[in-house]
Amino acid sequence: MQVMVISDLHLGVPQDGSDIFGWDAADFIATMETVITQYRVDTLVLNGDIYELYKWDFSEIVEHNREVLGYLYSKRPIYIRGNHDIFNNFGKDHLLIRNSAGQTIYIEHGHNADVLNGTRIGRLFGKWAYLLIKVLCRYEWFKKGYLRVIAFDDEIHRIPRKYNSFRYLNYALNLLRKYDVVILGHTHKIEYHKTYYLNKKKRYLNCGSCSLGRFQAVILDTETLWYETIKIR
Ligand SMILES: [Mn+2]
Repeated sequence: MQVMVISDLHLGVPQDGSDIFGWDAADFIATMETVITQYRVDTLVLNGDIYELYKWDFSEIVEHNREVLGYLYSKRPIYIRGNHDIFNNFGKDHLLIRNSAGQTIYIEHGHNADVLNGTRIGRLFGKWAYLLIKVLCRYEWFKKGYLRVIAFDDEIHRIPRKYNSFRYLNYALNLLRKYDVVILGHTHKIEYHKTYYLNKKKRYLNCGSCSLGRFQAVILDTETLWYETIKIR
């Protein structure tokens, strides 16, 4: 399988002529097509935060991004939920692929590392906290308050506000005890690391972000574990 992983498009509704995504729909689609053809991609993984649901409703986002979403869904993608997707009812928590040699590829958005560095109790806590937030966000007053607390800087469309890639690298290293390849998103920083654990080759990749007019992606051959990170603009 030739997999392409992208994340963090943060599709929303343009305000004053600009949005977080920062792409002309036709340009983005053309770029995707070029990469997909060049690398013979057969499986597209959307690794979370495709929708900016912290700021807009799902229907508003769909209405303003018909072209891009229509294109992405025509590829029959595998959808993994991100933290900005917590109000979504579709998608997976993570994706686990096992190739014919028994090697494992683990893909998740990465926000689990936000709570207590993704320890078991942290994951459980985070899961329940998100669930509680999701339920409470049915109340408009709570949603407003919550979004104010987690608010990012609107003026410059900066998501996330702070970058601390070490936290996610650490989280990925722990996962690599168990899996051969770990792919995260969430940090908006493209990364590729190779290391060894008990004589086994391990790889951590971060697919970066396709927002602010950038194009970043991870391509992985799930059989050979050959990979490439792509950064256009
Ligand atoms: Mn995220």
